[in-house]
Amino acid sequence: MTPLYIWRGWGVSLLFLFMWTGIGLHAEDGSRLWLRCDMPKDITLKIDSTMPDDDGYRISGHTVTARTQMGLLYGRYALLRGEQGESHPFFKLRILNHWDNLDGSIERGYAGQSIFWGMENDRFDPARLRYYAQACASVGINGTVLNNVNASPAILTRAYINKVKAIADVLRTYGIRVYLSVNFASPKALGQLPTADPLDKRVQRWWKRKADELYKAIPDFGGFLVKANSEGQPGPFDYGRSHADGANMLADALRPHGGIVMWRSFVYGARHKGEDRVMQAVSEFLPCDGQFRDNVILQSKNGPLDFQPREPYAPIFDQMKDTKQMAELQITQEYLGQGNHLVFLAPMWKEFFSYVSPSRLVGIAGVANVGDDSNWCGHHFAQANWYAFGRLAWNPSLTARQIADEWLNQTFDSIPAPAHDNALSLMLRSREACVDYMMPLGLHHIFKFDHHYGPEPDGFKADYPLEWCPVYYHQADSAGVGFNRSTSGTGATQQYREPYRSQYDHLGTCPERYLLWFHHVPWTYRTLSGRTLWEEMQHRYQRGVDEVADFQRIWQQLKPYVDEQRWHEVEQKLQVQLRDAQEWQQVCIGYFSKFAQRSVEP
Ligand code: GCV
Repeated sequence: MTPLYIWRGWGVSLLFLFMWTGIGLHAEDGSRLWLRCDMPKDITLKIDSTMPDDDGYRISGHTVTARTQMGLLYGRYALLRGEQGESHPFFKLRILNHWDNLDGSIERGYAGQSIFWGMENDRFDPARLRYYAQACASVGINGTVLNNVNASPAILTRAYINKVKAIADVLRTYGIRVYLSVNFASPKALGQLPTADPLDKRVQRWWKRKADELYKAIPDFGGFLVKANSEGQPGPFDYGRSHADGANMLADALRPHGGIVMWRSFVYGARHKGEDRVMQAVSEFLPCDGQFRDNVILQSKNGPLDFQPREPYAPIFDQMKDTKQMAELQITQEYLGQGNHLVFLAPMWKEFFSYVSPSRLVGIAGVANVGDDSNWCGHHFAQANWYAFGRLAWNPSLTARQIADEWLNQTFDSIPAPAHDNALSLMLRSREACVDYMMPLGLHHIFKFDHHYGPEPDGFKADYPLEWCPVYYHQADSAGVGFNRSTSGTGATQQYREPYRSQYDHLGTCPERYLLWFHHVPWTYRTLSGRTLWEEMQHRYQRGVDEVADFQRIWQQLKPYVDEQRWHEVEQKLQVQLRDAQEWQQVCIGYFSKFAQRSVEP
């Protein structure tokens, strides 16, 4: 064990010493994360109770000073990545959301099975769990929701609460609180009450008792995440009650213990059926603004649709002025090539923060991409997105470049400059490339049905809601392409604050990145490049494909500096990515050309 010099040792517990020893270990199966073990030999740790009241740290040389033990741990990891100076967490809530089912499968997971649930004899692997916790702690993640938002009521049974306790006991050591997704109908679904009506006293008592039971087992339990009246999940509407009625009832049960409710705004097709899908969250939640308890936080996806490669920000962040809010980002790449495409997401999340000031938010959640695959995230570079989520949750003003640079330095540490700069450039260009080869110019949701991998612009299924069909989103015809959400269309632009409301509403001022999101645009429309819309669309699909080919070239050059296994695995994935990009180009250009070539002058 590396010696540690602890100043004023009374502030540092034995438990904490144990934590130190765990840092930098690689999992037994040889899997590798960014965690490093080349710690300086003469670290000094100091507790300073005069520092701001959070888990921040100050680093000077090899001395780490913090107010709390967690601050010392975070500072220690920061020192490993070469930081100096003082740093404090921006968001208090920095939470991963695992969409893990109790049978071990993961909804939208592309890295194997759950690390929490579904193992033989129902026992998780403690070594892997500790390694996960270290990785989270190394970037300051301090909470985790252990189960899918499409929640099984069984999670609240005694047997599962015992399992949650066992997991919480491991994660606590690394400053990670556990939270659970709950099924709103649990009291009824578990056969304990005839109703789940939030205004029914029996239901309220049931949830209070359940909260007491949870906190008895897990005194630092964080609270509930709820998907209600969304995609078939039960909720307060089932009893004629509002979102506020539902969320407040749970909040009252958790309040005596200090717990919170994260209530999701991802809703469509329930109350406002038929309305433009991207408008429904605001329509449904605005009437509740100001009605939520102060331990309720509204959790909304960054865009108003569903984690597309590019969306404008969700206007609910503008509209809910008297409600605490947090943003939900998707680390797992449901719509971005899943486990196969190298897409670094920090530029996308920075784009979101350029519209929604982090100061409007009390926390940030990231839908995790972690599974039991030996490389943890399905693609070696997908780890960078887990890392980036944590780093931005700690400090949203970091640039995507800084984060990619840090991650590369720690994960592919034998790549010398200038090869390192090429790797950096590959990561930083990867998201825009994905937008180009999948859905340039504001096109959206033209994925294959249900699994969301690959293009299906002609997708239409009469048996399903229209909002699940690609043709609803691109609206291509001989007059043009795109969804008219301006005031002459659905009026979704009116949900935005100025200057975006006016900017998005007019074709001439709408940024090209959102053109077809907000407007139905003639094929012959002149874009900023001077090309017609149709030419520009073809140009961008080609540019996306060319970028991936260039990523392959860069990766070939990096071969001497990367171990054989990881180099080979990434190379294989890049081949798949190129084939996929070409498929997107061929299918989409082929499909849209049928309309563009018949185009009529407006
Ligand atoms: C967990 C999309 C995804 C679903 C996901 C849902 C949500 O519809 O495809 O898998 O369900 O969003 O965020 O609740």
